[in-house]
Amino acid sequence: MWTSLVCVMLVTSPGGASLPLVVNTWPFKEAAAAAWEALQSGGSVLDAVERGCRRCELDQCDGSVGFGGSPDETGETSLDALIINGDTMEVGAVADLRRVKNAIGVARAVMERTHHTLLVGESASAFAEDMGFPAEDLTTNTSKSLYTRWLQAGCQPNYRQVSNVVPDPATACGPYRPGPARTPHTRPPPTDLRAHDTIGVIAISGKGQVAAGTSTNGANHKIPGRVGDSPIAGAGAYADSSAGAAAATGNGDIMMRFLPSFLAVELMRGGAEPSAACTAAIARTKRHYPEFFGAVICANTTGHYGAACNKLPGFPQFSYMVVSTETRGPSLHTVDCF
Ligand code: SD4
Repeated sequence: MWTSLVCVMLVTSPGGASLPLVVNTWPFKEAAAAAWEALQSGGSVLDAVERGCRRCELDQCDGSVGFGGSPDETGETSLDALIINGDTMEVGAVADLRRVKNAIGVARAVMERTHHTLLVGESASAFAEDMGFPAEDLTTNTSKSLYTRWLQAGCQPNYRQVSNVVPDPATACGPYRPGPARTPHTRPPPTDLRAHDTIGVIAISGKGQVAAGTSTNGANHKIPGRVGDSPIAGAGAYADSSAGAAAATGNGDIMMRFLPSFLAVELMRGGAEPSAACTAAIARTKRHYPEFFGAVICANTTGHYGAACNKLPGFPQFSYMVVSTETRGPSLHTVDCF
């Protein structure tokens, strides 16, 4: 009852303001609680972001985070993750990570144990193992059966452009070769709304230190090697302690073209309220791809927060979690998409 009152209020008014603050994508309550607990027990904002993302990796939130989700065209799960320190602008990210479950931990290791920003693929897995992360099979019965059903359905849906490869990807499985035609193709592939729930976490300390991060297993039936928006700074998330932070979820193949998290943070730096900044970031992408699936969460250093999403059939609202001393525990918020 109390939660739904909050939801109604948030549809029309920006959230906040109170510090410290945790905001995360989707109704991932346990992740919000874990991030908040990290702050409450004296941890840094980076600890909060890592713990929040890690909780979802362990819980396999919605099957879209962590092991055993989004099998690629060969049936394997690979992971993307990102962490950003908004005080120092240090960034660590990992993409197309294989056989290692703790993607956000590896991203943090990239940030704290190397001078690089992003490691990818098999080499990222080798780095992770060197850093002591165990190598494990990410396949589960769930990912196996998703993969088997996809094969039985003639490898539908997939991410190949119809009429630009042979055999026809609308009806046949690969291997594919280049086709004769090159037709302009601007529409994103149909989105399975049930399989797109990346965790993005924003944490802001009582002193206004900002961090953000993401973790995901990407997109169902992706082409091996595909990297989404989540591990890309400015796309999947962005943080700057002189302005605020943002994190994105949705169709990363489209969203990463517009750096929505960077855009939202820059708009907040210029004085935009978080909900207005999120709305502008979604509007920018929508201008080119009206049917894209996506949402953005935003928070500024005064503890205000908000979110926005692109309205689609089956996706009229977006839910996210907020924790502060005012919310008395993780609180579910909902915004109407536009
Ligand atoms: C991706 N953005 O890899 C991720 C998926 C996602 O909510 O956010 N789902 O494209």
